[in-house]
Amino acid sequence: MNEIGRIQERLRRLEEEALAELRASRGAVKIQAVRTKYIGRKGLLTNFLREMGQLPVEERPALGQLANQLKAALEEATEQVLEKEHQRQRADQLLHAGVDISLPGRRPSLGSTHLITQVTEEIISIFQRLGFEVSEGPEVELDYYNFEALNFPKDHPARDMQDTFYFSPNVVLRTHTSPVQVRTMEKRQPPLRVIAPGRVYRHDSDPTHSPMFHQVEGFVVDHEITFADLKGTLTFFVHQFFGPNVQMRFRPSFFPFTEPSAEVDIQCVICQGKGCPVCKKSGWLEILGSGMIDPEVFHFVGYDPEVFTGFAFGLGVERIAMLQVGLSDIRIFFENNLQFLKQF
Ligand code: 2NL
Repeated sequence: MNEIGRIQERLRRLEEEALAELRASRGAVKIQAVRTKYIGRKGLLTNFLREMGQLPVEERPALGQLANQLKAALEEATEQVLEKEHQRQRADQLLHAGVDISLPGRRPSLGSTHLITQVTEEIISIFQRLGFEVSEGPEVELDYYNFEALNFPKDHPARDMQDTFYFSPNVVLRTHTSPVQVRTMEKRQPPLRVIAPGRVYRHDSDPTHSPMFHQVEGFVVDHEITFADLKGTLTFFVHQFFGPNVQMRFRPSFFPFTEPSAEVDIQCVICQGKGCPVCKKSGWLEILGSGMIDPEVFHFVGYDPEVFTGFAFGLGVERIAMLQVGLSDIRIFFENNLQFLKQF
């Protein structure tokens, strides 16, 4: 081997030694010391580079390049070893603090939509297919939108403090989503086809009443909307939601904001109409209220009842969900019991 070959050989050995020493070192101070020993200002490799002047001119470029490569490799190796050392120290600290980073991670469990959300979305999608748009509004509402504009007389029992949550004489937690519809009519002109889903609040708490529950209300206003439109729309909804063979009936009723008014019953889904405790032996279940919008409501929002007519309806989401899956206590929806929620 010639002189040059021997120098190359020596440089390579120097690198191997340096790498081995770096990897065997523990602690940042030790690691830095090894670095200094080889590539510091008076390091072995640095000295070699400095003394290259004594080599024949034609050999200098190749050997210089090799030495510089080795220097760069050692710099990089130092960084890596320091980083490893840092991680090891951090892991040690955590272990002392009682954290074992070698344990497998906890997989985050995926949630799913609440049954009430699922039923609400199913109802919404049926009405969307009939051209209804979805609208939302505030849950803290003015007495004006919750009662006054909906033609509730001043002494109506629903306005009682025993039934409605009051913030002040003029501000309540909405007791239905109808205020959304009033606000919509106030802002816009017919034709309108809107459904308003959302939370509502009433001072009521027992197996079939929760102080907070969910409603979907809807309304249509246009020229020449009739009770036939109401019947057709609600029949379509019932057949889509409960099945095409479910019997239904319209029964006269009363609401302050509709005239005439009708409640819709379906054949009991528990006993198929034979009579059971759920339908109180009648064979029928009440599922929604509806009616032709009262001309008084149109006066409040500035529509001429001689020009426009409309119908409206409202249903309780919990009640429908309870009938659909066979539940007798509404409170189960709000207990956040995962064994219950995971079934749907
Ligand atoms: C029920 C009954 C109903 C309405 C809601 C309504 C809204 C406006 C005007 C007229 Cl802006 N009516 N909504 C009409 C009839 C019945 O709900 O039993 N809900 C659970």
